[in-house]
Amino acid sequence: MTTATESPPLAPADDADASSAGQAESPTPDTRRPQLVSIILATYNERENICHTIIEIFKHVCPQISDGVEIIVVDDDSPDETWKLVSQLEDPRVKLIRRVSTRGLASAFNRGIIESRGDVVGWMDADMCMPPHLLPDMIAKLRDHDVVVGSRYAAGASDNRHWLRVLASRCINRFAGLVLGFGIKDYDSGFVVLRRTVFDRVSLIPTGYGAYFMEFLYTCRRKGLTVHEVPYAFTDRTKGVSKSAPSLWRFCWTGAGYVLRVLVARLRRID
Ligand SMILES: Nc1nc2c(ncn2[C@@H]2O[C@H](COP(=O)(O)OP(=O)(O)OP(=O)(O)O)[C@@H](O)[C@H]2O)c(=O)[nH]1
Ligand SMILES: [Mg+2]
Repeated sequence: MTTATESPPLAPADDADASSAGQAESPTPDTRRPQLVSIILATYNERENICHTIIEIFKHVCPQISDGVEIIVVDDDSPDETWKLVSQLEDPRVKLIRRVSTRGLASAFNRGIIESRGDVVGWMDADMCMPPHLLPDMIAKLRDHDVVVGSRYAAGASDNRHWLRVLASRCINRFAGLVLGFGIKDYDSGFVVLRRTVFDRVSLIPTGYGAYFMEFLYTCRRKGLTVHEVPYAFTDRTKGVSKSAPSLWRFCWTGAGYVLRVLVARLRRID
């Protein structure tokens, strides 16, 4: 694997900001253009969505980036053989990591980050609930921000899932906002792009499900990095099965885990 030796440039953004989350200090502007963007997709039983997701990412992001885009798929040996579909693409821009005997969302994204080479790194779900067409705008906004988050709750956004999912998600985000602060509206978004240099300051803690993201954003802000939210319309998945809410019991269990992780994040000391 090759490694980026230098922090290459990021592209200018010329459109208006949507929501900057409680920024205390000015970010360092970076008017250079990114050379390579790495997008990480964690997958478990996503054979109905993975190819469409990959095609849409290349379609929207490639025209913007000089050297291109790499997509890193981290699949936990899906029983539906998502990994096989990805390998059959035989696209050199797509790197497949098939983890056997390991499960976990946070650890999958962390593995993707370790394998990535881009000066911009991002990750998102591979179920077409998050719109790949938003990526170019998010990447452009890295001129002015360290971390740019696709947000379901910033002004102008919408969450079009079942009302119970929306209610639970809003409650968790309101709780996280109260406990962790910094004005971030979508603390558990999981749809993000960031400058690689962020990893010089902040490491993702690779345990658990989606709650890792709240901790990650919170640590970014505590270390003085800037986080900007870009609104989008979040849709329910139309294909495949949800891993976070396959049953009411699992749904509640996941929610309890989020609450605990917010409290742990608040109490954790940082270096
Ligand atoms: N590698 C890996 N990926 C996972 C795992 N669990 C979920 N994923 C992927 O993580 C993403 C989010 O999972 P979802 O099932 O969509 O969970 P969710 O977004 O909370 O639930 P929905 O709202 O129903 O979409 C999807 O791309 C999944 O395939 C896992 O254990 N390992
Ligand atoms: Mg999803």
